[in-house]
Amino acid sequence: MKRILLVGGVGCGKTTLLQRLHGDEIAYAKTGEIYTSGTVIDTPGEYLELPWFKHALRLASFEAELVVLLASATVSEGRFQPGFTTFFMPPAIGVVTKVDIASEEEVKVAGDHLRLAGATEILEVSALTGEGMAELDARIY
Ligand SMILES: Nc1nc2c(ncn2[C@@H]2O[C@H](COP(=O)(O)OP(=O)(O)O)[C@@H](O)[C@H]2O)c(=O)[nH]1
Ligand SMILES: [Mg+2]
Repeated sequence: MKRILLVGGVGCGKTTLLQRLHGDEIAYAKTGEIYTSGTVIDTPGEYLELPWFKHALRLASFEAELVVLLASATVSEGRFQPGFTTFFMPPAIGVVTKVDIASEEEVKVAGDHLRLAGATEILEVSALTGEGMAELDARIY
């Protein structure tokens, strides 16, 4: 599996996605710092939301082959500034999360936020039901 960096707002589903990718039991755990589990680098959502922490994400991206920007389909506001992917060295893809509890329209809006951030490729997943996970697994293999 490629070494990936997960980036997204607080509660968008980064840690749950990591658990799903590893086939671990899904259990809520607050992320307090950047850490690596296998080939996945997980980050706290606060690092995206607090401007002085953003550089920690950029530094972490030097260790990754692919940046995965996550946007929850249940959140209607964008969490990324336009062109945010240019901030990172490796290429970036977008993943819309929580499609199991969102409408088609909400999934589309979240995808549009990711496209505005610079992601040219968008996948739609649910870490809870497993929907879309085969496509994501194949993309980061
Ligand atoms: N329905 C649903 N809930 C999810 C999904 N992914 C995460 N969650 C829930 O969203 C909350 C925050 O998830 P978490 O992975 O900790 O978000 P993080 O802050 O981005 O790491 C938890 O209560 C998860 O159970 C999903 O695909 N579907
Ligand atoms: Mg987390």
